[in-house]
Amino acid sequence: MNKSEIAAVLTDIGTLLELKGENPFKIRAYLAGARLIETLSEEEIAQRVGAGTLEEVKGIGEALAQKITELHTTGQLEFYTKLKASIPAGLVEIMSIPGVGPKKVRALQDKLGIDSIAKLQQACLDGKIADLEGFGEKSQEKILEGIRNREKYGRRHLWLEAWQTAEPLLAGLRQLPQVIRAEHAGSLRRRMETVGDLDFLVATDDPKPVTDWFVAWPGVAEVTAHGDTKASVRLASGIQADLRLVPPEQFVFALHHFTGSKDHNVQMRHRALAQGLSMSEWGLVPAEGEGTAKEKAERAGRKTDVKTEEQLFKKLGLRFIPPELREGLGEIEAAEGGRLPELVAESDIRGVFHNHTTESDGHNTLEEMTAAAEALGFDYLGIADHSRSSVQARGLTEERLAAQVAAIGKLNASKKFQTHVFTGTECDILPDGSLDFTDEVLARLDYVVVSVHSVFKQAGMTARIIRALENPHTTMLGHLTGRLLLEREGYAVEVDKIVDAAIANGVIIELNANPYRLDMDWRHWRRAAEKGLVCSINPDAHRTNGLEHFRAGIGAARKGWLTKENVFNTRTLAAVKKYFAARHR
Ligand code: DGT
Ligand code: CA
Ligand code: CA
Ligand code: ZN
Repeated sequence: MNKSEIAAVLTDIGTLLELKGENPFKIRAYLAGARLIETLSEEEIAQRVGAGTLEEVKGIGEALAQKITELHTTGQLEFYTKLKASIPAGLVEIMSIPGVGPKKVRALQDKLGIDSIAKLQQACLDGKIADLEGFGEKSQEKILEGIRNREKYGRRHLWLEAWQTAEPLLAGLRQLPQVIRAEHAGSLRRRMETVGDLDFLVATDDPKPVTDWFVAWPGVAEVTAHGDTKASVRLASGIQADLRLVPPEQFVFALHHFTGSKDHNVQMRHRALAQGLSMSEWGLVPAEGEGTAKEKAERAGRKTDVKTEEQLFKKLGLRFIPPELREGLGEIEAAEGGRLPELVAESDIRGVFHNHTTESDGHNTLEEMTAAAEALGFDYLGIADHSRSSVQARGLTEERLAAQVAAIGKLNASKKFQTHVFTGTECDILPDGSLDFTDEVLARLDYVVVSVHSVFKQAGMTARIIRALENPHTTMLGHLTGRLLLEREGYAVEVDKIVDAAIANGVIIELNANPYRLDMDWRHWRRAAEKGLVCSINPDAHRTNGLEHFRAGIGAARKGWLTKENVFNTRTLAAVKKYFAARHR
């Protein structure tokens, strides 16, 4: 385990101990240990684990040293496994509701005997939570809302988590000798921001061993269907997965069909019919004549000359439509007229903006973040720690910001890394739309991201944001709606007005690549980019591996029809420097 993973386990232990009502000193020791381990370098941790000298670090006692060593060397911790098992699952689940931490869970259990979400919901509906000391009417309402959201979103999964679940399964399928081709389909392939279930498609002449392997996969919690050409399972992570097996000559038709979307499929079938063809998961056959589409396709059988999706689209007079665009939103017309965009790709990205360090609420230092950016091959890295009003995120004061700017200058001058670091801030948009730093402070930075972090339910949010865009020092707008996918809705904003104001003021809008955010939403990007809005795909990384999230942002950008030209951080280092320099004239 690396140090961030170790720190996450230590933090979790602290939370679980608090849930059990353990000694506060013990709890604090774990939480402090988590913070401490983040401040050490990976090399130092490895060296101290090897030499058994962790205890020499101030704040790490014997018990903590032993646990860190076990985690570092084995990736597991028996103490942690047992601790987790000793706590009722319902209590841990309750903590997933926003605003309900371990202290509150304990109070709920002690005073009302609540040990499940269902009981908590009932208590809220009975008005019992409002009367509880430390809760009140408002927090009762908030808990109820959290439970409702959980139900609403519980059946879907973040794209990145679905992807991480699907990848090893797909790789496993591809290794089976009976499998000729295997792909994932459905919303995962279309890179929807959330995914209902996983869809796998396999070409094989011998399906039985493949379905047998699939239902016996170690991650399977329950088998819901197990037939000759189809199997469905529920995985331990809660996600459903469908596997369909087809003969090789049918694969490309089935792949297209099960990639969807439904709307896209309906439009495609319509188009096929207009050409006298019947299109289905079985094949592309004449609409006229004897028998069902399936029977006709089986008769046509191995004679089909359509072997790839490119050829399938070509048969219908279309250019290949990337899966991300298959939402029935005009992609077929564009493919017909040769007006499909050349979509931005991962390899186009030359650097990333809007990243945090340990100066505010990040988990890695400036140097660690820069090293990680260099390892990803980035030419530049933009730092943007929080500003002073974000107290919870340890926002920087003017003095600390000045010190960070100096440190970045020194780091760049040292030429220690190939990656150039830009100075910036994620500056709070205050309730009246003014910014959290003075113009003089902002003018000293390479770039300024402005974001809303407080007072979400305010009327006039649109005007508040537009005022911030009108500040001449604003470079980019961060996470437009503040939404957290599957957790909370964004604040109410009039997107069109904000897009227009951004364009009018020469402000870039970010596509926040954090898998929970992914806003501005892809559904707005096509029109906005046509009007001239520039996008920056910003990972909003709070740790080194968060930089990789730019990949999730690429998926959303592609769904928004964005090209390389639309995306700011595909520009060269020289071009970005020039752009930032021009801001200050
Ligand atoms: P999800 O799983 O809710 O995130 O969304 P999808 O798009 O993966 O939907 P899913 O898993 O129900 O089905 C996969 C694809 O199969 C879907 O995108 C299109 C195709 N499909 C499934 N059912 C139908 C249908 O009744 N009509 C049409 N035209 N296509 C369907
Ligand atoms: Ca699906
Ligand atoms: Ca499905
Ligand atoms: Zn933020």
